[in-house]
Formats: sequence, structure tokens, C-alpha cells
Amino acid sequence: MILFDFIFGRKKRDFSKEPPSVPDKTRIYAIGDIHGRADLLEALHENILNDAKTAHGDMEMVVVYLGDYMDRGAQSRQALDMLIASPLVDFEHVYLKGNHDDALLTFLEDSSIGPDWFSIGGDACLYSYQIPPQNGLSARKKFKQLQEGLRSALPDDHLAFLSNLKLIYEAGDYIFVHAGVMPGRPLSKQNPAHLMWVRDEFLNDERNYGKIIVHGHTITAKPDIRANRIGIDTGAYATGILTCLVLEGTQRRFLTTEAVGLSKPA
Ligand SMILES: [Mn+2]
Repeated sequence: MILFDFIFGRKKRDFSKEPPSVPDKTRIYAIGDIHGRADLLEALHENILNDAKTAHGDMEMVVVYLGDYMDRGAQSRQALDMLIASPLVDFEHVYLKGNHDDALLTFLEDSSIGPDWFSIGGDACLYSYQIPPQNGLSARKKFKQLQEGLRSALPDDHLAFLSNLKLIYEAGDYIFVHAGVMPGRPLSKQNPAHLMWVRDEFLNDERNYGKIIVHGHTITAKPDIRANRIGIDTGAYATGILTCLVLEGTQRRFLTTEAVGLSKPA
């Protein structure tokens, strides 16, 4: 694909001399990992709508969700309901896929990943769909039952939403992806799992990709602003702080929710 030929090709912009920008007359709002915090999503949407009032009428508004809508927080189902039923009006919407969203889709096909999924908060997701816990069964039977329960309980529009998530989005000098990229590999060699799961190889890599990579997935207390990337997962499910990066021209700024208290881990 053209995108990654550009990223890993030879013609790389020196962003220290020429600041990265998004396309003209475009304002982009990128939202970090929601993880079942519909309450914070609602608050952040309100902040964004207020913020958007300052834009000129001919400006195109884009909202990019970096994925991990599901798990950990108590309101996975409600978060998807909100994204599906109450999208930001007059915005273009880009929904990226996080490793947790992918885990749910995998679990629908293969109940043997249940223990791994639960170890990263999948149980909270199932509770939000009011699926009974199935305690007292062997692990194999329990996760088979839970899979059946999820297949019945997951609304068609939720399945369609999750099935249509994208792995990557490009705008101007920026690309947006859930976790990051595997450095040194062209897109044709990128494993989708890396785009959703990568950590240290990417986080510790300081090379200029020719684009600034906006990502979630790895929690930092404040937005993690580096020369080649910006991380905006501020651990909303536990901190109450859901972060949004706003890009316009060469400007960057942030919107966040107030800290509204700790969620109860499931
Ligand atoms: Mn993630």
C-alpha cells in the first residue's frame, strides 16, 4: 500500500524543521482507549461538541477513535450503544480496532481464548451484556457457555460495528493506529496483531517514520508526546481521564474529561 511505502520510504520530512500538519480546513479529534467508560465518552463528546463550535463553518470535522471500546470498565455495551446510536453529528467518523475489540471477535469463534480474554478484562465486557457468569463448570464448558451467551446477547449492530473497525487511518502528516507499528517493516509485512498489540519495539523506537503516529494502547499519566509519535491512552477505565488530541493545521492541543472517580474493576 502507498501509505507505508511513504512511511518507510526514503523521502522523510524533518518535522523539527517543518512542523507536521493535518489537511487544510480539517480539524481532527482523536480519542484514546474508552474501555467500557460510556460515562466518560459522553462527557468527552460534550466537550468536543462545545469545542467544535469555535470552528469555521466550512471546516471539516473528523473524530478518530483509537479503539479498545470494550473490557475493563463496566459499560462496554453502553459505550458501543453510544457510538452507534449517538454519533457526533456533522463529523466524519473513523473507528479503529483495538486488541480488546479484536479479542471479543475472536472469542465468538474460539472459546478457548476465554481465559486470556478474561485476564485482560473481558469478563467486565460480558457482564455489561448481562451474560450469567457460569461458575461451577470446568473452564472449557464455562467459556463454551459464555460464548453461546455472547452470541445470543450481542446485538447485530454491535457485531457489525466491531466487524467493520479499521486498523489504520491517515491524514496529512499523521497516521492513527491503536497500538503502533512494527518499526522497519513495510505495510505489506505488518502483522495486524502488531498494529493492535505492539508495545516496547515501537515505544522505544525513535526513528522518523515520515509521519507522526497517534496511538493508544499503552497507558501514560499524561499524553506521551515524542518526536515520532503521540500516545493518548490515559487509562480512562481506572483514572476517569479520557483524553482527546485535537489537530488543526500545525496546532496540537488536548481535551480531557474531569477525573470523575475510579471504576470498580470486575
Ligand atoms: Mn489496547
